[in-house]
Amino acid sequence: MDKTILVTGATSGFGEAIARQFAKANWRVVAAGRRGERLQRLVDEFGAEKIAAAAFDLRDAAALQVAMQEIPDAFQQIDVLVNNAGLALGTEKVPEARLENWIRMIETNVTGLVTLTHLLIPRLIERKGMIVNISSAAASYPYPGGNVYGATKAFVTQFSLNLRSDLHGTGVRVTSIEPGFAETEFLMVRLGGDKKASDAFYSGFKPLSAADIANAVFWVVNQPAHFNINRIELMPVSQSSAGFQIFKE
Ligand code: NDP
Ligand code: 8X3
Repeated sequence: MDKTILVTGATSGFGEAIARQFAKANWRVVAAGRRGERLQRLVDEFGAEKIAAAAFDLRDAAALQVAMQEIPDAFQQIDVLVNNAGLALGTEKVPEARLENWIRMIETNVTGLVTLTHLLIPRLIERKGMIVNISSAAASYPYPGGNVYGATKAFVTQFSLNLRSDLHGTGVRVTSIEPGFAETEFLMVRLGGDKKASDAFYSGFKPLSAADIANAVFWVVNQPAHFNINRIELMPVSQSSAGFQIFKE
């Protein structure tokens, strides 16, 4: 296999599972995230010829640029970019929500994602490559407390569709993956590190797993070059939409 994939958010959850699945299938993987020690563990496990670590904060455009320049030569020709890193912060409704959380979500889920994408577009066009954006079911379904998080994911979905339009004729494929509830560190981060509350939420039903999402990404990437999957929405069977609410005076 002579192909390279860059996965953001590879220190945990979906990104780690995606990095592992592609490394096992003999892809070269650039694994990105802030927690360098977790990235190093992947390098140690798979070997430096399979995985290269890129430790940077997506919100820091200068650090991002340096990290991309420092990727080892053998990993520079990126065929697939998986924009997976992201987060939700807080479950409060708008009147109680903290502005700094909103700004951090926008900086990570939107600004960081477009900055990295913009930087890698020339290489992806040269390689007739692919972009897989990890959006969310929250892009399409509003829920109480979803406010800015859902809006950042609506951006990711729409940006994916618009990338397809602008990349028309280049051969670059673009897919938006839109998961429902999956058990990772996501909810613990959202709840400020409260693992007990996160465990309680996931108990009593079977959420999606990081491996489920990695399988979906592996499937879309491995379709033939003429075949674009525009978007996939996926949920645990136990999850469905509950519809509208009425407030009565
Ligand atoms: P995790 O919290 O397990 O993983 C999030 C990853 O994002 C981590 O690797 C983290 O790495 C990285 N990350 C966060 N902030 C930054 C930053 N500023 N710079 C660089 N990397 C960052 O959650 P998931 O695996 O569940 O989430 C992956 C994606 O899936 C997210 O975009 C999320 O919104 C989306 N999603 C998740 C769902 C779920 O139910 N779990 C449902 C739908 C969508 P580090 O902290 O080391 O920087
Ligand atoms: C909910 C998905 O991303 O809001 O269906 O947890 S998310």
